[in-house]
Amino acid sequence: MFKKILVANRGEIALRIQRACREMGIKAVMVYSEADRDAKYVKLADEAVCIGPASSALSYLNMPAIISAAEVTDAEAIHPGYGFLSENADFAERVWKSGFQFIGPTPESIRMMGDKVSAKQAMIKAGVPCVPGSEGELPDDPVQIRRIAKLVGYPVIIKAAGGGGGRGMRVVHTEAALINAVQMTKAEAGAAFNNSAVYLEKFLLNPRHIEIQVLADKHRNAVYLGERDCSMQRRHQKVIEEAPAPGIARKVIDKIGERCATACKKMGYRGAGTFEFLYENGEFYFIEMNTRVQVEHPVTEMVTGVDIVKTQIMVAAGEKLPFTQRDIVMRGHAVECRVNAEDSFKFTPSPGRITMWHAPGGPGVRVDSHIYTNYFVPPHYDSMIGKIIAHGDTREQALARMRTALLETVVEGINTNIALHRELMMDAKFLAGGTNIHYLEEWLSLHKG
Ligand code: MV4
Repeated sequence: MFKKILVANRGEIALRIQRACREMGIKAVMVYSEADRDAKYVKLADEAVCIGPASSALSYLNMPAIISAAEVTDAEAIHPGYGFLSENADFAERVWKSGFQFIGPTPESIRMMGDKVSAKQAMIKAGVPCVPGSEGELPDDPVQIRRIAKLVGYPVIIKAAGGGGGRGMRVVHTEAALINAVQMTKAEAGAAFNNSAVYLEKFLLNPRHIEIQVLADKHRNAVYLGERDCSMQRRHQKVIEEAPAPGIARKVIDKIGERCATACKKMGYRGAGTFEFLYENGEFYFIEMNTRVQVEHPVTEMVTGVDIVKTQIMVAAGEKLPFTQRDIVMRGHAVECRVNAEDSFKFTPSPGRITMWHAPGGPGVRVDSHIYTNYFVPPHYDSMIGKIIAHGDTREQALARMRTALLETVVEGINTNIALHRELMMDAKFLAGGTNIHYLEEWLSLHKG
């Protein structure tokens, strides 16, 4: 096992990885920007290295600074967390070439999944069901494009191969609008991702966002850890996640989960991964694969008892997965509320000093956050300041525990979205379960518009 790992991230996930290292008896080197100098996980670190000024481009995205920090501290491996460099294949490659282990998949896997066209082709080949559409990149010939769209049926969506997470997409309702939309998307994609390739899919009107968590080792073992329902989102930012997905039969999940695990084995995938699906009318359609640990991994940890971050480290060190598929049993229900430093209903960011923080607790309540009383939320980064996770034997119990947790939570000095969460935890349609990806935006325009 590694003796020392460098954590190339900040905030709650940096603390989460530090905790996993401590539990495993591994020293954690924390890197930080000048804006994160006072973070508690930096102060309490075994070692900490400043990698640059506040600006992400000059610190958490600064590859030479991070690799140098690993060199001077004699770390053996680098954990990239989520965001920043976590899905940058070039970074993973530079980490390997500098003689360190990258805690994640190979650069080839990251590159394949980063290109949404090659990702989809890999999934088709591996037997994972995809949204019907162009098989591969759209050709240039307008006649061919129209033929493909007509075959798929309107409405269609044009997506950039280099996009993902909601960037570089355009919905097309009529043939009259098709060619112009393709050209516009190609031009934007060329500018934004340096890759003008686009593909076409049938546009699903009211899907849910269901994702499957996988873990794989270097010995072609792979397991799925059930699903998460991440449909409660606004502008492609998830707000609430839960596991399992309400109203989807276990045998239906098992079937798609098996496909995902088999795909990992076929692709030689290793590390943690997430297969993102749209779910509509009882069918799963693959859209993207994430090759990193995700923000919402705790809900899966709560229902499976598997420590995903610890397992990432074990498999990166070459160990076999310490469990097989049969060992994975889902127990109860878990829900996560992302706590953001922002106005609850206007969503304007609210960085600044937290004058009072009181964390919730009690049975089944988990708080993943790096904040504390007197912590200054820097304005330079994502507004998420932590996550409250509640587990229970049933969905009702998990939600009741979350409601209590949200009532106990005190954050003073800045605005947070906790008031939004308190309202959503009492919303009849959310309580019934199974709301789709448009629900929150519709709810906001109806109740807060
Ligand atoms: C779609 C779709 C409907 N049909 N693809 C948005 C983010 C990116 N990961 C894929 N996205 C979508 N792809 C087809 N064929 C609707 C979305 C979508 C969405 C997906 C997941 C979660 C939230 C979303 C919000 C708006 C649109």
